[in-house]
Amino acid sequence: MTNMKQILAGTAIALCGIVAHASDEYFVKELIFPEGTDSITKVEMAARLVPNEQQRAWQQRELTAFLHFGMNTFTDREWGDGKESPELFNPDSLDTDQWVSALKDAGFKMVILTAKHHDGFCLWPTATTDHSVASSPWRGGKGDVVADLRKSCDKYGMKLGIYLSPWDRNASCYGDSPRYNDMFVAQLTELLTNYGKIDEVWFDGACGEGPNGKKQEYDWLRFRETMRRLQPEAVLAITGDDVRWVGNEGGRGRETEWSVTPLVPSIYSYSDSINKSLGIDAMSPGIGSRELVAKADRLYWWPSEVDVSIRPGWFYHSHEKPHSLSRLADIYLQSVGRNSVLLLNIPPDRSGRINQADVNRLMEMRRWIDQNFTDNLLGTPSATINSVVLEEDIDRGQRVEQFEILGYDSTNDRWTPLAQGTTIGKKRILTFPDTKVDALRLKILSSRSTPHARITGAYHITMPQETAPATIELPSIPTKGMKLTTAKNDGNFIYTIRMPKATEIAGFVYTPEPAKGLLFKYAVQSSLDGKKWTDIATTGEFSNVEANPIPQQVVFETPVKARYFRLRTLETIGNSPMLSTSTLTLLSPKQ
Ligand code: FUL
Repeated sequence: MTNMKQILAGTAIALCGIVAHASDEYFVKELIFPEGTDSITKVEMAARLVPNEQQRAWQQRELTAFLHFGMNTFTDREWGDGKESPELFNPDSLDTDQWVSALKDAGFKMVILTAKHHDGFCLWPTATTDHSVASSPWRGGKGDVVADLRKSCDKYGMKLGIYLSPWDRNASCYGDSPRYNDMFVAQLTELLTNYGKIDEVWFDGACGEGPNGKKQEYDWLRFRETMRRLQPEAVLAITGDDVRWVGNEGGRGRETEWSVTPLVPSIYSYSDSINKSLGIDAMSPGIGSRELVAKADRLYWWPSEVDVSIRPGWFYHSHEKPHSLSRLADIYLQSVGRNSVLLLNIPPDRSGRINQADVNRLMEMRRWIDQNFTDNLLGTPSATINSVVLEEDIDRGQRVEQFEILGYDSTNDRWTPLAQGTTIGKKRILTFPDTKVDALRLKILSSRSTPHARITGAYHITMPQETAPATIELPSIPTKGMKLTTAKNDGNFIYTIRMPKATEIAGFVYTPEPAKGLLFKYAVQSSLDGKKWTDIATTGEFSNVEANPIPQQVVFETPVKARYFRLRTLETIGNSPMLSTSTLTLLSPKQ
């Protein structure tokens, strides 16, 4: 019996159009094509674009924890409006040792804290604003969450990253561009000077200012220069040019995930015009094809980071629960297994601790990874497998465009295809039905230049069974006899639901259909007779619906008794979504 071994690449059989000369020249991080470069040469050069040192070190980490904690934790919101009183921030048992030790046990190598989210509340005692922990009752105004976390990271050997939201709904100078840029640089300077080594800086691209909002022109290059000067080993993520947002908040890398892309990072003033001319943005399904490379005049090594929360929201809400192990296992396979780093958010709760339910789920996830990906069956004489792990030597670029895995069965002396794929990159995990194999072969079907890829593991994995949903569900009110009418007023839509009889309503769910446009801000009212209306909420906001279009559940402070329910759209994203009783569901109080 043959040892199960891999019969390696090198069998590149479709190096279509690649120039004959092999060059040893590599381009680090960025590549501008000389004028007149033809498309064949461009593809060949794209194959020799490689990460810089910081990017390489970042990519090895695989798992980073995101910590969304701040004012929203205490107001039960996802985006604060900046008008919250610092008095509200008062965790009674904040314990960063508990955060970091749990995350360390779960296998994370770095944590990134929301030092300031869009509401502008700073978790460190900044000199730039009073809107910070220094004005809160927590530890008599003497607390500093960033300093606590730094200490815990040192204690447990964890790296630290900082999320600093450029969008600031509290700063009065926001929109007065030079003044706010100075303030932002001052905040960044404090964070990158006073808290030891910072390994990742996260500048969120989100800005929900509507048509009447303030328009801030960010000085991205100055922000980047500040960061490079103060923390030269850190990577700059999202609007930064070291690490790219994967394009969704659902935990999915692309099947075809290129780290080499003509997509221009938004720190560059020309990003909009170039990206528009190429017809791509961060959310596009494909951002690295040969066709795009051929059209481009510059390329970036800009690898993908998959940010997703362990719960439906980014901040802790008591009505939500952590996702099932099965969902987390899928997320792992579709992020780490698709040439990405997984940035998994675990939001501390109001007490200032990571909730035990999340700690338990993280440990289940750790055990699942260990149980399934420790026992490497490569090298055993014969085995039943259902998963292989592939790696490309990214120090020689990302090259493979299409491949196939074949398994050899000595009983009938036959090679059969087990799985196919497109890109490999740093790591690619493939799954397929259980198959007994005695040898494995990686066949490269298409590559941009000589491929340097190999199978590094073969496993028999068990996917967890789906369990409970991630929200505490309120029953929906049956739609039988319900009538929804639509009217238009001042450019806004008014949806009125009439029920067959007066009914207790505990809240409602809006299920987004992104292709039809998104509801962003709304007002809701109720009535018993359809004439006299009572406000339930005059302005509600589905804060993060564009990046994360999951069902949006709104639970009223107290249930209302009504025969009529009315929702008025105040602001939409894209077209006005046309709601129906299947996308606007009324909830009944829990029985
Ligand atoms: C988004 C933000 O708007 C969310 O609130 C969250 O912080 C997520 C990581 O990024 O753009």
